[in-house]
Amino acid sequence: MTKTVQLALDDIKPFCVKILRHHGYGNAHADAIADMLYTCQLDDCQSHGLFRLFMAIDTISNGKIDGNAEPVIASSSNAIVKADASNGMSQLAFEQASPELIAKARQHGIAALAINNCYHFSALWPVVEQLASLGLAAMSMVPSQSWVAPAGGTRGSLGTNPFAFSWPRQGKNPFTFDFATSAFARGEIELYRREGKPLPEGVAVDKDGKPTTDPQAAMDGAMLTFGGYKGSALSIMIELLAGPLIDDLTSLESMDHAEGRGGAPYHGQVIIAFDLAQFNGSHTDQNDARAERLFADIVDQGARLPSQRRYAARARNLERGFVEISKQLHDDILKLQE
Ligand code: NDP
Ligand code: PYC
Repeated sequence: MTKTVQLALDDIKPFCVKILRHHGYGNAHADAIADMLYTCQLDDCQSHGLFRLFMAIDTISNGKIDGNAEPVIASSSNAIVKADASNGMSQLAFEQASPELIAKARQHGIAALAINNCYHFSALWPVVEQLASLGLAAMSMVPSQSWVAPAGGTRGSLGTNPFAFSWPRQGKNPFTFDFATSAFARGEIELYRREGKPLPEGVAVDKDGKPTTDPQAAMDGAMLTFGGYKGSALSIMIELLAGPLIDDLTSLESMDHAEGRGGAPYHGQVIIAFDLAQFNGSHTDQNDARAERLFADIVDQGARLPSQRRYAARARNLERGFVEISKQLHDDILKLQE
């Protein structure tokens, strides 16, 4: 059985901030990154919780990122908000640009935030869920690096390209999903490799294009999209909407930009927010009831809504006041203090 360590919730952010500061992130970035790591770990999101401290530290240790980068938010008269992360991590740019996105969504009914020139290591659900908690529906997408073969191909052209969506519900946690368009997120494969576990079939091919369940061979070869050609097409859409549409890099270009150095991928992020009342003619109660009937029909037959596991983990961890991570992960994180 995996040995675990309990971390008190109150200790997590200061612990992360200390490590991030130690490695050269300024206060503003360290705080924003630590908030993201805490939010993910609170929900037992293992592949993008505290584990991602390594990616954040690798990014700055490789001399790639400006730990004090100041985002620049451009003003516009239309429904598009442009935030230049100025080669910093994405979190601070979102934090600073989101009030403008929210205001524009309320004004126009729909608005989009394009974050450019950012390093990105994180889950997307915290961003869309934050908007849903304010009553907006939201979606977000990012490319990553070209680790993933298109359906029918054998070499990486696409990123792991996550897509997240959140829908506000009255008096309840939002309906949220967030997943990589690859069969497995890269972070998940890294966790399998750390634990010495084989992958399920259908996740990756090795460098000769043969199916593999070996995590290292998968990382050296190519990952596969979920759902065959359907996931592949969605992944291409994400490349386009979070790349050329917003004047930023595709996963292929992000791979070139990395020049073989590790750390977080460099690219853009798109976030679209919808004001429900402006779409539904202010028939809000009637349309909330429609959505709730759908959710109830799903749950009544024994299926579960996405994020149900996460919300249950959050409630449990808040109640007991700590999260549990593997001792191995904890030991490795402690080494980051040296
Ligand atoms: P998962 O496969 O773990 O989960 C995907 C979603 O599906 C979650 O919302 C999950 O809810 C839901 N879900 C899982 N099982 C079921 C089920 N049986 N019924 C209904 N819903 C279910 O996600 P991934 O491993 O693909 O991605 C993990 C994270 O990695 C994401 O947050 C993503 O943003 C991040 N990522 C980031 C990248 C980046 O470049 N920044 C790249 C790729 C991924 P629940 O959580 O409740 O289980
Ligand atoms: O898990 O695929 C992934 C990933 C890429 C960048 C951050 N996470």
